Amino acid sequence: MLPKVILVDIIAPDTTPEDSLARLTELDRLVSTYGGFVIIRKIQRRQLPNYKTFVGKGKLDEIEETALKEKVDFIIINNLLKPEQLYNLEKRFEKAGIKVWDKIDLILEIFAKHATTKEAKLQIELAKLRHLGPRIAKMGTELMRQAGGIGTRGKGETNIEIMKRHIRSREQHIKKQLKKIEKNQEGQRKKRRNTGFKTAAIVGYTNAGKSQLLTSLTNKKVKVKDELFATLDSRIGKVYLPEKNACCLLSDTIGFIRNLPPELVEAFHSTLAETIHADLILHVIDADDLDMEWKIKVVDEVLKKLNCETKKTIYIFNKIDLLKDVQVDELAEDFKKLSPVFVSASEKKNLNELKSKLALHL
Ligand SMILES: Nc1nc2c(ncn2[C@@H]2O[C@H](COP(=O)(O)OP(=O)(O)OP(=O)(O)O)[C@@H](O)[C@H]2O)c(=O)[nH]1
Ligand SMILES: [Mg+2]
Repeated sequence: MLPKVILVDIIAPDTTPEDSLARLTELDRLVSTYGGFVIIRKIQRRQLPNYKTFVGKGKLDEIEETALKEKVDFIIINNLLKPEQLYNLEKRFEKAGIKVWDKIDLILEIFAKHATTKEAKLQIELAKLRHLGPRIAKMGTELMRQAGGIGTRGKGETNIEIMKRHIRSREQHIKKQLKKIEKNQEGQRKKRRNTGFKTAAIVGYTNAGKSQLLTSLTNKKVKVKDELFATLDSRIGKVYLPEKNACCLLSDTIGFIRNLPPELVEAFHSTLAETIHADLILHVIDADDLDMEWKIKVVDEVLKKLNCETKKTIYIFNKIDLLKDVQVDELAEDFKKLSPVFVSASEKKNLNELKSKLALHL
C-alpha cells in the first residue's frame, strides 16, 4: 500500500488563490512521483512562520489530531524549514511513527530513487549531508544526554563535535570524488571541443519535455517519463544541421523547480557543468502548462545563478500537439519578446524550424 501523506503549506497572507493552488499541485505531483498518496491538504496563511515548529501551534494540534486519526505515514511541509524546526517536529511525531519532511527532504528522496550514476549518487549524498547534517548532529547530542543523565552536558557537546567532524570529513571525501569526476568530464569536453563541435544545452522546468526533445532530435535513447526529476545526470547526443552541413552536440540535464536552495544547485554542479560550458542554451517550456510564466522565470533565475544569463538562449514551447492553433497564436503573441519556436517533441513537429534556428545561432 502507498504511504499516506498529509500535505501542509504555509503561505504568505497575500498569496493569490491561483498561486496557492499551483504550489499544492506541484507538491502533489512530487508526492506521487515519490510514490505517496495524499489524503489531506492543509494550508495556513501566516506572516511569519513559528520559529520553533514552523507551523503555528493551533494548526499543529489540528494536524496531529488528523494524522493520528487517519494513521498517516508522512507529514510533508511545502516549505524550506530550518534544521531546528524540522528536528522539533520530528520529535513530536516520532512516537506515532510519523515522519516529517520538508520540500527538500522530499525532493532528495525522489532524487535518490532516480539516481543511477555514481556522480548523481554522490551529489545526492552531499546535498543530504548539508540538509540533514545539523539535524543528525542535534539528534546525536540528544541521545547522549538521555543516556548519560545529569552532568553530561559537556559530554553531549563533545559528541556533537564528533558528529559534526564526521559529517565534515564525509563531505570533504565526496567533494574530492566529485572533483575527480568533474576533471574527467572536463577532459572529455575539451576533446569534443577539439573536434570542432558546438554545444547546446537543453534546460527547463522539470517535466517540460527536455529528454523527449533530445531523443527526437538525436535519436539518442534517454529516459522520458511523466515524473518530476526523471533525469538526474547529463546525457549528450548529436544532431545534424543541414544548413551548416555540420553536427552540433546537445546535452540534456536535470530539470529545475522553484524554491530550490542554492546548496542543492551547488551540489549538482558537475551535472550542470554541461549547461555552464555550452555555446547556446535551449530553454524548453511546456506550452500546455498554465503555470508556464512563473516557471520560465524560475529557470531564468537558476541560469543566472549559474552565470549563464548572458548566453544566447532559444526559447522552445513544447507539446503544441496538445493545443489548438489559436492557442499557439495566442502564446506567440504573449511571448513575442522571447521570439520562441513552437514544437512538439513527441510528434516531431517543427523540429526542422528549430534546427534552422540552431544553425543560425551557432
Ligand atoms: N503531448 C506531448 N507530451 C510530451 C511532449 N514532449 C514530452 N512529453 C511528455 O512529457 C513528459 C515529460 O517528458 P520528459 O522528456 O521526461 O521531460 P523532462 O523535461 O526531461 O523531465 P525531467 O527529466 O523529469 O525534468 C513525458 O510524459 C513525455 O511523454 C510533446 O511534445 N507532446
Ligand atoms: Mg528528463
